[in-house]
Amino acid sequence: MEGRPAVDDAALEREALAVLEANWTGVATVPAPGLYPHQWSWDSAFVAIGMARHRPAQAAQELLSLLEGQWATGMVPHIVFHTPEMYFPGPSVWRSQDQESAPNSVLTSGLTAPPMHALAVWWLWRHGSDMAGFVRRVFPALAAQHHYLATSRDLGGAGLAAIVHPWESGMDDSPAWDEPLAALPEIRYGYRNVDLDERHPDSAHDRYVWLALRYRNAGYRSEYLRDEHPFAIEDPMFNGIWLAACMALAELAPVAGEDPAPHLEQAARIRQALQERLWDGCFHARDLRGGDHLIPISTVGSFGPLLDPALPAERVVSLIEVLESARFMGATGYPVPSCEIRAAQFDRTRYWRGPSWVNTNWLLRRAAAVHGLTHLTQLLTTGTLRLVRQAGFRECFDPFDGSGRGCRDFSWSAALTLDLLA
Ligand code: 9WN
Repeated sequence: MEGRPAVDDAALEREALAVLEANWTGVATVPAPGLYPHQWSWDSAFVAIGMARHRPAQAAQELLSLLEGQWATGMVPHIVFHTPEMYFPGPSVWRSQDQESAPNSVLTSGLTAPPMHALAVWWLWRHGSDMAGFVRRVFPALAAQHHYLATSRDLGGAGLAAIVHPWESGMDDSPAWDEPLAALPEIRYGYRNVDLDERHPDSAHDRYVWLALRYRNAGYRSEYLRDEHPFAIEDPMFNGIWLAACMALAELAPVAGEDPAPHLEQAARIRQALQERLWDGCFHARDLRGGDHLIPISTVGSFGPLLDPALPAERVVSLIEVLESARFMGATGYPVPSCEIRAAQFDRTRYWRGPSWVNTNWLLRRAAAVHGLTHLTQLLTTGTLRLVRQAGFRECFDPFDGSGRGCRDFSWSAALTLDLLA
C-alpha cells in the first residue's frame, strides 16, 4: 500500500490541526481544498466535533456559519456558499435567492443532509468550555431543523424523515440508491465533468442533476415532494443520526431553558418507526416510490440505528454480528467497508461503494461506546487511526489494504482523528 513513515500521536495531532487551519476560510471549514470549496453541512458538524476540545470557539463559529444558511422552513442546506468559488452544482443551479424562505445574506443549495448538528452542539457543550451561551443561541435553530424533518419530510407518514436525493444521504453513490435511480428516466445533459465522471461513470450524475432541478422547479415545495417527486427514501443512517440528534437536543434543552419532553417524544417516534419500517433482520432503506419496499442491500448506513442507546438488546446483538462478520469488517484489514463485500455492487475503489470512511467509522465507534461495547470501540479507534497514520487524511480508504482514495487533506478525516486521539 501507499505508505508513509509511521507518525506518533503528537505528530498526527499537529498534522490534523495544520490541515484544519489550511481549510479554514475565516468563517467556516471547506471539506477539501480545490474539490469542495464551500461549506458542507454534515462535514461541518464532524469538523466541529473534532475541534471541540482544541478550538471550541472556532467549532462554534463553524456551526453558526452553517446555520446562517438555514431556511425559514427550518431546512438546513447541504451546501452554504460563502464565496463565489466555482463549483458544480453551484448557486445558479439551486437559485436559493428566488426562494422567499431562503436567507438573504448567503446563497445555499436547496437540499438537506444528515442532521448531525444537535449532536455536534452536544459534543461541544460536553467537551468544550463556556458553551451555555452558544447552546442557548443555536437551540431554536436546531429545534426548527427537527420540526422541518418531522413535518415536511415525513413523506411515509410514519415518523421517519425521507431523503429526496442521494446527496441528502451524504453517501451519494451508495449502491442502495442504484435501483431507485435506475427507475428514473435516462437523462443525458451533454456536458461532462471529468471529476464527476470518475465518481459516477454510468451517468447517474445526470439523474442527480435532473432530480435537483425538478425539486427546484417545483419551488422546493413540500406538497410537491409528497405528491410527485420520484425519489423518496427512508434511510436508516439519516434517521439513526436524527434520533441521536433528538436525544442530544433533549439533553441540551435544560441548558437552553427549554422542555426536553418533545425531543424525547420525537426520538421515541423515530425509534418505533425504525423498528416497524426498516428492520428485516438488518436495517435497510425503504423506497417509498418503487412500490414501497425495502432495498435489500446492506451498507454502512444499515448500522445507523445503533446510535440509539435504547435500541433493543437483541437487535444490537444481530447488528454487531453482521458488522463483525465477513460481510463487513470481519473480512477486511481495516474498518468499515461502506458496502457489504459480498454484494455484486461492492467496489473497493469507489467512494461509497466499498471504501472505508473516517466519519462512518467514527459514528459506529460512537454507537459501540453508547452500548458499552469496549472491545469494538477500541477496534474502531485503532483501525481508523491506522488508516490515517499510514495514508494521511484522505477522503476515504481501500478497506483491504488501507491505501488512500479520493482527495487529500480532507477536513473530517483530520478533525475526527483529533477526537479519536483524545
Ligand atoms: C456531493 C463534501 C461531500 C460530503 C459527502 C460526499 C461528497 C459530494 C460529491 O462530498 O458529496 O455533495 O461531490 O460527491 O459524498 O458525504 O458531504 O465532502
